[in-house]
Amino acid sequence: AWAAAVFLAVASLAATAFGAPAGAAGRIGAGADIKPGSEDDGADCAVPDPGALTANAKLPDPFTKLNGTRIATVSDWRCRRAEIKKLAERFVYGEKHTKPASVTGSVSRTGITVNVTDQGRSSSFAAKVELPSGTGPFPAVVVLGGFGADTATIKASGAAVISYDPLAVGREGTPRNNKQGAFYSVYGSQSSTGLLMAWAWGASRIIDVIEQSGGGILKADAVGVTGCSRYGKGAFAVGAFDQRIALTMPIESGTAGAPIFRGVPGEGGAQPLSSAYSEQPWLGDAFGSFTGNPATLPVDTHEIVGMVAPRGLFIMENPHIDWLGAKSGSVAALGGAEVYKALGAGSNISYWSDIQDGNHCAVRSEWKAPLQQNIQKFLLKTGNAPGVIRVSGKKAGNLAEWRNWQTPVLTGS
Ligand code: MCU
Repeated sequence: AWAAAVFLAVASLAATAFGAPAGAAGRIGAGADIKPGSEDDGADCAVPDPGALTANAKLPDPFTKLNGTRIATVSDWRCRRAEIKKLAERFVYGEKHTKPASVTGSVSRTGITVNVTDQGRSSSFAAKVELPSGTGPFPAVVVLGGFGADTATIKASGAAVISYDPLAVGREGTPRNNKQGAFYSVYGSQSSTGLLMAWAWGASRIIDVIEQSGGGILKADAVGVTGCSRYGKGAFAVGAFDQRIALTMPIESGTAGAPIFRGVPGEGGAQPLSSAYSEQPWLGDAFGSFTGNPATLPVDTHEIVGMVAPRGLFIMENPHIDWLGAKSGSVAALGGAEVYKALGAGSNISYWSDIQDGNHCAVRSEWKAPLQQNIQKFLLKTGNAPGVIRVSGKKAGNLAEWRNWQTPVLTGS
């Protein structure tokens, strides 16, 4: 009850704060440049039906394809990732939908507008822009929700802040059969897609508009994303499902965010899967079949982490509040880090839960330097990735307990 009260207080505070071409991501070694791909990188891959689901208490092997064979080369990852994406859409988040037939809008020094039309239906939303000092064009961080992100440090690091209200795209407080917001105005209030994926779709449409704007103010190939708590869940989904996002930074995301689904039931005090499923329609409707038996999910969040690889990823978690499932979060990071390693990009992922202040979504001194460094490396393209995994002893998961696969040495680049 205590945790719930704190969360509600932060959430209501938040409520008032709102008024390329397709191609494989390359092997990224230390110091190599990151080239963000296209949103739907891998859409050309043939993905077989997963068939009947079988229980597996361990984390699914990110490197074993649906046909049962393991990938052998770095370039094989592209279509394996497409399989994971399909599974994640079908069983966890719901369908994202590809870029709408028409996306128009504008980028100014103070705001972005987005107008979308698809399948004969239209909707619009807007976001606020704050530029850092200097002349630009600037990289930018899309900040979901109005709290928890260290926007002062983002701007001081040289990136613009795009304040995106996800609730305009996927509203909270609606029943699953009557979802509302810009996404659902286009794809229907009965859509089985959950809010997190709707939010991800909205962020992708913001990037579409930046791409089409000609790059005079903001750079479409240097966009990051962050958000805390429910918006950390959202930031994680945004980064996983759009390969144009160069840096993904979920904060204290809790269940339905980074933490492995399989770990949540056994992690004392973590928000139960059934609670996260029913509190808001964050996850897709299909996830309802798995809240009692995550072992039958053919995918888990370490593979969602893997979907972000080799792009920049900085997962921040809070071990002081049990509800946030930081132990399961650490296992997701460690498991996903194996994908980064296999791609030769081990230093592009960071995880940090070793923090002093237990307040949910506080702006923290410990995260300032790695935040700056990640922005420099992945958005300004200078310096080195922090590549730091700093797990609090309070909530340290053990990947070895969760896997029965080993990380392959992939050939090629
Ligand atoms: C951590 O994210 C959520 C959590 O899943 C909810 O149970 C709680 O009500 O709110 C958190 C949050 O978004 O706080 C701002």
